[in-house]
Amino acid sequence: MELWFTELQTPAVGITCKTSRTLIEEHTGYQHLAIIETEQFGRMLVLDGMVQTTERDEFVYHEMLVHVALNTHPNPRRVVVIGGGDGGTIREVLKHPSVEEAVLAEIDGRVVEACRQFLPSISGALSDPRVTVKIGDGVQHIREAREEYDVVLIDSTEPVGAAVGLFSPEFYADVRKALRPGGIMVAQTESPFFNQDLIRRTQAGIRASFPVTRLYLASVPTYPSGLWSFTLGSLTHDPLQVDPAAIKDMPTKYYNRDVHFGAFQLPTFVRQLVESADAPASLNGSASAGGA
Ligand code: AG3
Repeated sequence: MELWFTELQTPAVGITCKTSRTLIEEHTGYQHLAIIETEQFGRMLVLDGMVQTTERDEFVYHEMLVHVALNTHPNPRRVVVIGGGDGGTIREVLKHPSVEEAVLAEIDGRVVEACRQFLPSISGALSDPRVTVKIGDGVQHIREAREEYDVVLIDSTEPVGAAVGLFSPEFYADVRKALRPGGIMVAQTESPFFNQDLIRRTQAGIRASFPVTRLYLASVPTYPSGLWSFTLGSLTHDPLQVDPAAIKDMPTKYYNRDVHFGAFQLPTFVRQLVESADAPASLNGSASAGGA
């Protein structure tokens, strides 16, 4: 018997993978959690029916969420990851020798436990002595932090349920206060094909708190539309002004010196989307239709 898993990425589009077994499936109290074995992508973490990460393509998202900011900051020592219970983002953070402490603030302890058990290649770094795992609300963790972090990485699920607060202007203002001088944040900001309103809102929200705000792209096969965006907010340093020679060679599979700069080169429709976020909310529709 063949078993297939489908995520409906929109009401009219789905991604479907042939599966060979289910390793864990439960309701955690926060969400429905499953880790399944797929033929094409290896093991896959699914939360509330949405693909979060897979063994085969996780490197794209995790490397791109981390290395752009950590190579833009001249000396990142304390880093916090909000969400990211699978540990992939922490693994990439620890590739930077300047990092002394990496904090994981994940609301759902069952995600961390399940990934430790079934996704060791992703979660393994969580046992590193530089890592502090805090099971609790990331919004509250950031609200209570004052000039504590050099980099804040927001490795959230879609903006539903527990993650809604991680996409608000108030949260970005709190992130700014949680950062030390020269600090940088990056948030995963979804698909420029399927989540245009969210991209406009997060652009505007991050710009309201950060003098340098830049969107960049990466290709993630298992995420909706395959084209994914990240938005970087920085108090001082501009990722495009980094000296290329200062970007060290690292053990990565997607990120490299050229991708660091190239990821900010936006296709015209994405550029227009970002520019349209300047307009007041009521004008957004016409601004994007008219080409900004
Ligand atoms: N967080 C972003 C996943 C969003 C995917 N959306 C979807 N499948 N509809 C990934 C967390 C990985 N550490």
